[in-house]
Amino acid sequence: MSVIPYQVTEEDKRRFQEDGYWISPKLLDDDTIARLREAHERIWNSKYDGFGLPMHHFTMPANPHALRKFDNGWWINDEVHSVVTDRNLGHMAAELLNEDSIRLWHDQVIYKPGTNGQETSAGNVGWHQDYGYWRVSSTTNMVTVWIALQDTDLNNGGMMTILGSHKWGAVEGSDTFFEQDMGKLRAKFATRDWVEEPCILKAGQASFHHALTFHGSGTNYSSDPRLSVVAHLMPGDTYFREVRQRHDNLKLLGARPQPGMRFDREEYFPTLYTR
Ligand SMILES: O=C(O)CCC(=O)C(=O)O
Repeated sequence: MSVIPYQVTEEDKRRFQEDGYWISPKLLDDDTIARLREAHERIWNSKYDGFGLPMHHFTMPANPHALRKFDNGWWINDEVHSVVTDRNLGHMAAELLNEDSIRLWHDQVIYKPGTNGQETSAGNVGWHQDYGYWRVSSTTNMVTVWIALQDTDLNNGGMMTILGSHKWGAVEGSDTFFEQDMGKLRAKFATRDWVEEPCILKAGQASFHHALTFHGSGTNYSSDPRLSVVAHLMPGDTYFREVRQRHDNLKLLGARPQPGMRFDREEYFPTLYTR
């Protein structure tokens, strides 16, 4: 199982640099998509591959419309492991970020239940910047690869990005993934041109968004869950920047992490690609 290779073009890079996101061609074949959909099933039923433990203990939310999210699925699922550490994914990220090597920062396995037309904000992902959570990272030059495991648009709760918002820098208080009042967040952050761009993806396509690009998502009105696997990727030489905010990845540097330490322990931050 692997990601279908694609050579990022100058035009793709220009789009990414200008818009803060880029939508890839289909990167997974149908068999891989089916296996990742099964991987979801296994993960939500606490069926784990290998002998490791999950990074966090996942408990099923009480609200059936709530978003389910699992960090570092690659630790306990072979299919997720294979995709989020794939060299071809790393190559595309290296091209878009203009970096020589790419490592995995962490992954996410995300399940947004369908509401069958019901109006609820329980599955919303609030407008946020990924770097709002990643301030311990020495660089903002990071990218999120959001891979759709079904055709995805606004009807089934697809993501939206704010065009060009990666040029706004790291905005204070942008760690708002879990806030679900999109209007309130828009009022807070829309101090500049706020253009919402839907990420419309066929199954197996991915959107690549810059760590500073504002994004979020609304209700999945369909009757099926919206499934995705997400890889957050960083340059190979990223290190711990001293800052008040904490991040779980600091634990992976040892008991007493020091600013300047690189996130380069291969067993936690695997290299996807080196030029
Ligand atoms: O799945 C979503 O709707 C949002 C996911 C997200 O915020 C991300 O992958 O960075």
